[in-house]
Amino acid sequence: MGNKIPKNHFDQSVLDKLIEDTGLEREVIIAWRKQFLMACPSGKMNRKNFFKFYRSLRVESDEKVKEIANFVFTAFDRDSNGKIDFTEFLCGYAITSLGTMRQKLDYVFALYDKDKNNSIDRKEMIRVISAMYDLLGKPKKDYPPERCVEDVFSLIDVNNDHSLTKDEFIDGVLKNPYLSDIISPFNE
Ligand SMILES: [Ca+2]
Ligand SMILES: [Ca+2]
Ligand SMILES: [Ca+2]
Repeated sequence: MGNKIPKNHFDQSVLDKLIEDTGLEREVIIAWRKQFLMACPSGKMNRKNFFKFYRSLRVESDEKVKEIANFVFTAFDRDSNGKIDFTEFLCGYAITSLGTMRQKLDYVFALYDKDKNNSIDRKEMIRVISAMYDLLGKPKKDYPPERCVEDVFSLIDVNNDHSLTKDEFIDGVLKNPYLSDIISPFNE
């Protein structure tokens, strides 16, 4: 091998940073990395790889997870390069399952903000809420996603400009925690 660094070498500084950022134990991170690389030897997951991997981590049926996995991909892909590397995955997964409500909502915001312009409009919210209905097995007839989004906006769009900034979104859901049941796919 000479001076070449082996392909699966785990840089100590990367590992230390992950321990700091996620609060996970070293052994847990190493185990996750093994699993991640087994699912994706190149270490960079595209949407298809990610869907396969993500659904194996969820309890819901494949069909239900399918649509939401697409949005989760967008939220986890922090640098928006269309691939999820191990750091993005681990931080995303650890924070959305073990983080505080506020930390989770930061990811939820990214999940809704499709065009990444740092605000959520009604259209962006309707797409995800529809997928959330499917994930939760909630019928759309009685209370259509469009109406649900109207109600969410009238509740948390405090300056009434038809878009939600990150602060409006996070503070609004923190003030009305029951909203997270329908808004966030990262509840237990
Ligand atoms: Ca990325
Ligand atoms: Ca947006
Ligand atoms: Ca607003």
